[in-house]
Amino acid sequence: MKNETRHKYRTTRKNQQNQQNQQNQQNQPNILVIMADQLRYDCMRVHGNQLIQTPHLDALAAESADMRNCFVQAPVCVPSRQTYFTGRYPHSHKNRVNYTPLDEREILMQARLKAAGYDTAFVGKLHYWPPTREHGLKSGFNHGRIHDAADTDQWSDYYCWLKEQAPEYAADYRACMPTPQSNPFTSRIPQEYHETTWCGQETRRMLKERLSKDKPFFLFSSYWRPHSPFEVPEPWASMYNDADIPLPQEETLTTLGRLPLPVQRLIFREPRPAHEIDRETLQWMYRSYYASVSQIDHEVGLTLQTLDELGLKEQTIVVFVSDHGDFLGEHGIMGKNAFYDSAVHVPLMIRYPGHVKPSAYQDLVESTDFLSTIFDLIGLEVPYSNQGRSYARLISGGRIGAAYRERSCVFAENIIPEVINDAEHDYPYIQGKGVGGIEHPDAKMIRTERWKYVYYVGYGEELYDLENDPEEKTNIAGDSRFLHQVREFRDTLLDWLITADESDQIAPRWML
Ligand SMILES: [Ca+2]
Repeated sequence: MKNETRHKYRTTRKNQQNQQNQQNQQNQPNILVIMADQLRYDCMRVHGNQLIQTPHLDALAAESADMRNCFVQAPVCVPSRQTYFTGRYPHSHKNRVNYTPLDEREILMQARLKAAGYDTAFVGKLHYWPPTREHGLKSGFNHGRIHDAADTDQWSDYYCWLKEQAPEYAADYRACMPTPQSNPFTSRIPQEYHETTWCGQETRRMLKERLSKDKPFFLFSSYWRPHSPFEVPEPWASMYNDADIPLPQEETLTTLGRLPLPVQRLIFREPRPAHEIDRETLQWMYRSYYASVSQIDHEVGLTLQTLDELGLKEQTIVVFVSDHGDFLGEHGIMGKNAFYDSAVHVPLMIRYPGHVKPSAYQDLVESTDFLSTIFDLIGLEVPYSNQGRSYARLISGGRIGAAYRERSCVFAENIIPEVINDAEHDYPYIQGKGVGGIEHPDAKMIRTERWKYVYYVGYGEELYDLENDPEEKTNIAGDSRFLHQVREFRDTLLDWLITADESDQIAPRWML
């Protein structure tokens, strides 16, 4: 194509897009995305957990598209979060491990919404590197209040607020107090000065402030909980004192020795591996985790109430989601970083009154699909770089968005064991030697409704029959009866790796 024609095409496209954006801005809905950190799918009452108390999240689920089979593309914070906000797989956006900066060529959701006329703001955890408010603003937010789980002024507006409001607690961040006969993880910082309370309050303050603007808003409300360590303030700390929460099966060196070597390295990097935690302490960890979820539930309830009181419920898309789950001792692991369902299966609810049809949807969806689904719902063009599939048409009862293509499987990928720097149990990346002695630590997962397949470069495979083995305890990858499944999944993995970076092999810009 001649340069002149190409320029004319681009100019016309840009003008059309600007006109479209101006029209959309007149009636575009607000977007409130609430993210919890390390919240498992099964830790909500509405998802079948009869011990946990989550009345506000359950009520939200009843009004939402409750996506019952949403899987993240990496079982760890930064890669997973960037997938939500770019609509791209970790191997494409290149943010593969925590504490690494995002490739500057990647454009995040907030920047795209800002360009489309949205007023953009965040509260809480972003987990960018470095995790400062300024970095958040540079990424496309107009306003922000940072709290990246640190007691430093630079990384936490919460900590600055705590020192100002209650200097007597400034030294108590993450500290617990002795509580005989009760929760040993009871926070020294009382509820009114706790980080979860701060995040809820700041979210509601932002909501009220945004009302003075004549633009639609995008507000990212990001809680740093129920992430470990497990300290939690009263009255939540003692809420589950009498609960007898079922604990995972105890692991031994023999059972852990059957896991793929990269996963063993992950487990034994800890100074005190999860299988060594005594059962009473583990029970209190579970109670505290549940308490932390109930505390977030309370704050989400207050936030949704504020939205209602401000008269914004009908014109605001509300999303509740988690960046990944937590094993809580399953498979001998605390935290995340491996592909078992407790880490990759997350809650995801989307409420948009009158537009999204409330229901429990069983379709397999990925977090790559999140950006295109939201953009479809608000009538914004989905960026070409997006690798997900919008399911707006599915959840809107066929009224909104592009044609829905259901998924037969979802993918995830991760560096196993995790790269950690500047800690006592350090696993740095060493060129030529990999991570923790694992030369090629990048592993890939495929999950269908029935099966889970994981490929570790040089360290074998895992295959689980989720129908007969939902806890993923028996690896049948080496069983000759399942050879055809293993072959099929290897092919699927290869197809995915070849096609993921080109959502359409014939790029639209070539079809002129
Ligand atoms: Ca996280």
